[in-house]
Amino acid sequence: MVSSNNYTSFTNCCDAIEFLLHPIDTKDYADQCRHDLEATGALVLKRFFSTKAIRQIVEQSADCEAAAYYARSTHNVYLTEQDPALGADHTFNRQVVSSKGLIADNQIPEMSPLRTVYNDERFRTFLCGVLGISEIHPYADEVSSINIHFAPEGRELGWHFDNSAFAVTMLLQAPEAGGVFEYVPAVRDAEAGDMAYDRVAAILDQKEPVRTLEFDPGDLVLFRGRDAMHRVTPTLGDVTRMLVVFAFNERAGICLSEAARATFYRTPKA
Ligand SMILES: O=C(O)CCC(=O)C(=O)O
Ligand SMILES: [Fe+2]
Repeated sequence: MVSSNNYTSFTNCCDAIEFLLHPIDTKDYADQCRHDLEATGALVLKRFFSTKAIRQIVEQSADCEAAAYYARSTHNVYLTEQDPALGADHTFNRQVVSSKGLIADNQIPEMSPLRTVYNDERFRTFLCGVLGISEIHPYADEVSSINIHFAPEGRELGWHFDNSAFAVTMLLQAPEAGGVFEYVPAVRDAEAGDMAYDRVAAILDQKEPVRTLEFDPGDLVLFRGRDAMHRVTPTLGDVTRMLVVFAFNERAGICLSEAARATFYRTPKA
């Protein structure tokens, strides 16, 4: 570790990850995590990141909050364009609100511990083991790989399915109340082209029970976001909910869909 500008430089992920609690190098540990993820649809690894790393990331991120882009539009749960042929009432076209803010990958400092962890081979190998995949790759665009989300009071992330098969997140700062992660695992099998219109409608109409996932700052969270429908409820109180998303793909060269970029990112006017 070296210090500069009052910040510690995390030169490898050993300084940012609590290895004693989470021996990610061992196959047994990855197998156990994989089993837990399969059993519940979501995995929470408590105190995965060191307090020191979290403190630094929160300080750096708070500086960025003013530069965040706040989504103002509505979107469907599939994060795609609407299909007028189906009609406005069709489940495919039903709109939900997302109003949270976001800092894109290309706005995150080069020296951030988030990059050290994201790029670390052992971390990536561990994720492959837990997810049962043989390859893991960053997004090919310049905005999607590491994102920091900001949800000040009243801001939320509406019901949706992710573009990528799995999501890896870490809460940086918990709100006083609200900002609850709600989900329903395995609503559909996206790989098989399943749209699950009936279940999606039932969830939107609050006719199907949903689960909540509890996690604290520094916990690593993994879930299968392309098949699990999920949302984050509006933040209550003065403290902004802050969360980092580490986004990966199983294949190289993937860019986030245009529709998702248009909804969540500051995109140049066409
Ligand atoms: O904020 C969260 O906990 C989840 C974020 C999420 O679902 C997403 O970025 O797609
Ligand atoms: Fe998501």
